[in-house]
Amino acid sequence: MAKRTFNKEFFIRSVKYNVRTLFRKEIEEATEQQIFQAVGYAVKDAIMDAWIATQKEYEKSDPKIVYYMSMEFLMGRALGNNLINLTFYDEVKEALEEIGLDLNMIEDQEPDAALGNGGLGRLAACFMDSLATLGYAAYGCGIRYRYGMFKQQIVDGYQVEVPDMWLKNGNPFELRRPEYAKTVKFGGYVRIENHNGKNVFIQEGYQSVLAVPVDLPIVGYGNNVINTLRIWDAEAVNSFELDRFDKGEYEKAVEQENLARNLVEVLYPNDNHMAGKELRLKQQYFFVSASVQEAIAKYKKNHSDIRKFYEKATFQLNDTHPTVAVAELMRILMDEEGLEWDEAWDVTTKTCAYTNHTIMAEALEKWPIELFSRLLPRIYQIVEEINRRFVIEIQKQYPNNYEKVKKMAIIMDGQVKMAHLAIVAGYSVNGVAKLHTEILKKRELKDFYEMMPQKFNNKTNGITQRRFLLHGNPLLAKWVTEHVGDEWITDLPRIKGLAVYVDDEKAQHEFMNIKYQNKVRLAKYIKEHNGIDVDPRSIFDVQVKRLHEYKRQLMNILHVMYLYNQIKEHPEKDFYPRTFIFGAKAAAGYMRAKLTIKLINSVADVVNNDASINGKLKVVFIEDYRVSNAEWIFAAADVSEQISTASKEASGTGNMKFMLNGAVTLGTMDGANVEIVEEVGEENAFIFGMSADEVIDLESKGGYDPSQLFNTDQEIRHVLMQLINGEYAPNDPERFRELYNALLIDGGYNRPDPYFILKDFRSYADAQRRVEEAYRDEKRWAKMAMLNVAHSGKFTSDRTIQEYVDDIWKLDKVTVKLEEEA
Ligand code: B1N
Repeated sequence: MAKRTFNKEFFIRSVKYNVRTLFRKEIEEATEQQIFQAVGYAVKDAIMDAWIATQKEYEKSDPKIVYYMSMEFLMGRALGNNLINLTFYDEVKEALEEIGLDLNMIEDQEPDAALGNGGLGRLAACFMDSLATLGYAAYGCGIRYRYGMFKQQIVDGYQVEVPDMWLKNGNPFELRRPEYAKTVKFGGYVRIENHNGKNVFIQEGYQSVLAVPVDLPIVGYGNNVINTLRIWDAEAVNSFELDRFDKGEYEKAVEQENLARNLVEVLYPNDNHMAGKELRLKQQYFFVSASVQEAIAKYKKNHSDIRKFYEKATFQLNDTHPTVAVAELMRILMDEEGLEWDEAWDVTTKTCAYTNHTIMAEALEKWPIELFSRLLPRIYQIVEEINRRFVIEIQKQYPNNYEKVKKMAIIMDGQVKMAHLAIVAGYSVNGVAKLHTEILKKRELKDFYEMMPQKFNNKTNGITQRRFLLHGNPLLAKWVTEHVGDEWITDLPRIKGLAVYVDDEKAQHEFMNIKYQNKVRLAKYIKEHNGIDVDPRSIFDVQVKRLHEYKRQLMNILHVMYLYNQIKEHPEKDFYPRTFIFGAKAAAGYMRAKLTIKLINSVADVVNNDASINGKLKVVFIEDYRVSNAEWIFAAADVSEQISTASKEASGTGNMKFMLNGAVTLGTMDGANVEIVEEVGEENAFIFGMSADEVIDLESKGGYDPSQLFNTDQEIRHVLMQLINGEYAPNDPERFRELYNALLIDGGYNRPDPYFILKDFRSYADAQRRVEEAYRDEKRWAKMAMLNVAHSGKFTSDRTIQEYVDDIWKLDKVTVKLEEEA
């Protein structure tokens, strides 16, 4: 991989200059935050030449562009990652040391760009990294939320949400581009005029808002390619000119100011859940309209035939959230570019492609017609017409089958069904892991699959090894490079070369020693942030992900309660010390999830302070789990908890990050776990629980009756009783009643234990017992962990992106050459 030359003197001068011009200070007087800003600007400077060169190259060679449209981009910190991908990291670290600065300290000053909830948003970020590294022309299209994912504080064991003011010190990497601003219109009504026999649609009485693009550079690894993440900010169209307004205009101006302010104020903090708020639909149309307008304007700069738009552009819809893009593209093609319906439909259905990320019913986007048509009157007309034509298609293919129409129509029962719109208008529909795609084809989207099988395909998710190994785990990265060379950085399957070392005792020793050092690093973090002492020699058993009932953090903590009971009852029994580590944010309004956090912390309080168990068991809840601390957590994990109810986790991507860092999966046959086991072998993972087919089967029978388990299994009953006898809430024995009820009486969907926690409990506990047994055998464990690293090659997002390119997007590869300054 070509390494760009790094000019140390120039860089140091640039940092010093920035401190002076930004803050009127010398380095010695600057605060840590000011130094981060100065270094950030120096790095942006170093990116600029390649960013310009990349855009020039795109203009010259005119490659097809993918617009990755997503409500979420969970980027995390940029500084370290940019340096890694510029291949300057070590050089900059050294240069800064020379002037007495510590790069790690500086990196720590940067707030995470948390413009996403969880896996879906982080996937978008990994995809941006891979697109640039592979040399494909791509724009990420999203929203510049003023407040990203909330900061989580734990107060008295409860989650408290604190606003994330990530922009308060400014963002040195962003570039505001008002010259490319677009106008987006909401509300009003549509007047139809007849111009020479042709209907012309005119939206009137609307409110408009100005969409201003803010660009962030996406640095490809060592290839001079800098792509753009374009996030839209909102501004009022007219700024106040008070004396020029009469009363009506004044009120309108105030409304427009408010609209602009509210629109991009905050990210909705729901993962796998649709809240159905009007402002959310506004956010969706806002960034989609601006992005589609921009894509068309860009195309028209050097192409005259809009009918061939799809040859140079494709829109990937990250779940249904940006699906109004379908109708917005139709609107622009017809109302502004003058195409007829059929011509516009031809372009649209060759441009848009849809990724499904979940089968959770509560996440499906359905908008009430009343709201949708009031907010987006012209868009609604177009969706109605798409629906009318599609229903005719259904009836043609399935005559006299009204059931089909009811199940498949885009508009039905007073709602607009966004997934149906995305499938009908998309040329590709993909799931995010093999099992998930099969479930889509066989069950959730069966009718659509039968009608249009050629659209359906799988793209198993992936992650970027640049952030999650090279940056997050420098010790292991270095060791891997020493053994297999450094090609794994852009060709992860090369990491398979490690397989020849798994029985080599020296290699095992080095590998386990690196894991140990990473555990020490995390233990220090935990001590600083939680005040808890954990023993790095204990098994680090980790579950970090959004808190959701289907992910079954509750099963994990119930098992901890069960182990604690065992240790108390049989103190003589040999028990290998274990540290259970949790990290999770709960959606602010998700009460059962928040109560689970309180339970974890309550169990932690009791267990961690019980001297009688000799520190055999520790429970840690890491506050504010996010991309930046995730990098450390993956590096330090021995056991990767991937324990969702089978069929519910579409893919999971944390599972892949753990594997890459040498943790062994303890999981169900769900999502991408299935493919992880396929790669590493069942003997190198701990698999338990019901299969997806068994779960779906039992669900269709209305669930099961857990009271039998409760009555026959004394140990399970003991744990459940501890939820209501004050064991972990002496002052308020009723505190966890809700969790008890969910498991035994009604947990939603009108049935007890809808996520089969108790049903899978014994099988889980047994798998945990096997984990302990395996860990006691040091060599066996080292080999298992190393084999996990060695077989992680499939799970790079570089592979995923190449599959999207080959099967869906058909992009052209681009190379960028720099005229290096002397
Ligand atoms: O998308 C990830 C998958 O790896 C996970 O399994 C999946 O749960 C996640 C509505 C979602 N699916 N759906 C969402 C997020 C926000 C929202 O408002 C739904 N997130 C996923 C990447 O494929």
